[in-house]
Amino acid sequence: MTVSVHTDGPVAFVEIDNPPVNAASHAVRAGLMDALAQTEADTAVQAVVLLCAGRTFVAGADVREFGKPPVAPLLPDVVLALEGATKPWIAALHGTALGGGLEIALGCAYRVAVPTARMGLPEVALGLLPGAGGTVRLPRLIGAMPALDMMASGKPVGAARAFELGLVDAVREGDVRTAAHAFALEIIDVDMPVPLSARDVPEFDAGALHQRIVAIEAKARGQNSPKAVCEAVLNATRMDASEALAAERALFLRLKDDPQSRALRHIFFAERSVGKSLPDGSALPLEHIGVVGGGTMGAGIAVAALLAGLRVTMVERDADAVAAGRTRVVEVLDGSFKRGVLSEDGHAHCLEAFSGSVDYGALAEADLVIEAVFEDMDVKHAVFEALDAVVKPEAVLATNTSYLDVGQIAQAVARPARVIGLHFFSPAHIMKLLELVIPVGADPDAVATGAALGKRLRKITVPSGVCDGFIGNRIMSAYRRACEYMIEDGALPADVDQAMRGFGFPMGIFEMQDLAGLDISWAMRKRQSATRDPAERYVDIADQLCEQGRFGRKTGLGWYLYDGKSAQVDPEVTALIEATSARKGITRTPLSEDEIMGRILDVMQAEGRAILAEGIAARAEDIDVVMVNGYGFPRWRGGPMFMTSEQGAEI
Ligand code: T1G
Ligand code: NAD
Repeated sequence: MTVSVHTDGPVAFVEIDNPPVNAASHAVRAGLMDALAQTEADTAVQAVVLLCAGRTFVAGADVREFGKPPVAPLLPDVVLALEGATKPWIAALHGTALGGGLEIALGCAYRVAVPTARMGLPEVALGLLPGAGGTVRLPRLIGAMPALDMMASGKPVGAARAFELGLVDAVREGDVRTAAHAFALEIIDVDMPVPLSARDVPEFDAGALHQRIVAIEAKARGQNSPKAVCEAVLNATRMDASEALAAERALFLRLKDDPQSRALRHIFFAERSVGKSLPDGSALPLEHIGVVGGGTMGAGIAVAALLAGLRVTMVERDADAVAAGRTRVVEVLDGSFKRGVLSEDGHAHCLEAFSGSVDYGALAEADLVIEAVFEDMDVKHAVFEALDAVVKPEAVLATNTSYLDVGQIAQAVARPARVIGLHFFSPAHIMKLLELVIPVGADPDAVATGAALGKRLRKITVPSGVCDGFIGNRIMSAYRRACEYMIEDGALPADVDQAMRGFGFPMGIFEMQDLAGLDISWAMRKRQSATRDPAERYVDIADQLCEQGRFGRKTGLGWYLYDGKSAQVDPEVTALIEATSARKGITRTPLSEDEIMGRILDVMQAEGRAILAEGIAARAEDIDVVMVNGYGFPRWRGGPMFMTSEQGAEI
């Protein structure tokens, strides 16, 4: 039964049971209408507790229904009906009451939360806005500004903050059913509160609200939903509820059909379904992780594992390197603690769970070991040979290599099937993307263990086959080459970067290279020079910059000139580019932003199709997940492969 009703004296309990997150599907909506009719008709009932089975109160409308024609009763109508109940409904909040779930709670007379409950209106992250009255009722309950902030950011608030805002009437310890039952008995003889849609928006500073709206719209860049949220909040402050609800509905329907929302819903589900294509294997227990190499990545990986409650042993070359690695780990943990991301106990526990050594024997009990040593095949082979001699037979060995052949690295151990690639992204304790690189012949249990580690670290783990650069770096190398062709043909770095920023990237490819350091890809190009196809066009502008020691931000000079934080166009680089074009007999012709972005997308999509054809990626949406979560591809455009499917749609 999706929605059940049972009574206990004067209190009726309406329970929703729609796993996994009690999404407000058609069955839930119809069940609520039936429960409302039943409790209204039952004269013994004086109050109604609305609660959910499982791990959370309603976590939103059922997003899977959005692609289909809406079926009555629609959620806005259900909320309106609940608001018109003659008996007080108490929403009993646990887990994450989000979107339509919180809107259902706003239709109730009261809201009671347990301390761990979180609630929010994240629709903006799906390219939508709250479409069941949230933009009208929330400002009337907590004020225009806090409501705008919640809906434009999409960020949930915890129970304590919700109580401060007036979003919930009480925060009660213990079981949510018991707490709400007790609350119901307390209010049974109290006059019902005025329904939210019958209230006015509390006094607010119109100037401050306008300034906040200007800031939100500026930050939204090309995204439509934050702007729609601003419009809806202004409507809520200027219209009566019924007019504002009608305006909200119109905005919601417009956004629902907007390609940006289709893109965001595509990514939402793609991120949750990655890894469904993995071979059947059983993951080994994970309690103790080894990390070899305590540099940028090794330290980040160690912190990610510590934060997930794992024990971590770091092995480095010598005592000084161990100390340096430990310092990097402690600094990141201290930072997390200072920012309130990590509790004092959690901080202490992480420090206790971490150890460093120069002795590979310290990894004898590790369940899985990740190496993050220099990007050099010989060094990695030596590390894997050393590991093979000490780790337990069932331990999984993983490499964090960016480009090297994982299958070739695996040849360094007696049983290569135990070796996988776990390609983290810097900073490893923050970036959610993880490429799980699966060499041919890898043991399915080793692969499943790698996937289990990704889940434990709350990463988005995308399986990839073995090729140069796996999925993300391979596509980035392809469009980096295309961008270098363009600057040799007539564009300048600033033109390309502007075009990418205008498309929605946080920064362009040349700004990004200056940030990461030009020397990294220079080393890779030098390594590949022996095997490079002489027939393939090669642009040596970046090599020229590196030969001049222009490695980017860290040297104050790269593609741009850096005086402090900002990047300036450097006439010397422009001259070098123009001289290179001349040397190659190229007549430079400028390119428009659309032409630049058109070429970049064409190359991304062509490389994506090749990656699919070669079986490196299992699904086109996996490529989108990688590009959105690891390479700054704007989420509200869905990814390069999604754009192929939407070809021609202006998004
Ligand atoms: N609809 C349908 N399925 C959903 C869903 C939803 N809203 N939310 C989650 N799922 C599925 C998900 O696909 C996965 O399925 C499983 O639940 C577990 O999810 C009118 C229009 C709730 C914080 O945006 O943020 O309400 O892979 O892996 O990490 O105004 O899911 O197991 O088959 O993410 O514990 C607004 C979206 C909708 C919340 C749980 N609500 N969900 O996180 O599990 S629009 C949201 C989440 C709306 C109204 C508007 C998270 C979570 P499967 P999971 P989790
Ligand atoms: P780094 O130079 O910061 O750290 C490498 C560490 O390995 C050093 O601390 C060094 O002392 C240690 N080391 C070298 N040989 C060792 C040995 N035999 N035993 C133990 N420790 C040894 O490098 P990094 O940026 O952390 O990169 C490490 C690996 O991760 C490389 O393969 C790199 O391609 C890959 N990677 C890097 C990034 C990135 O953005 N930096 C992203 C993904 C993957």
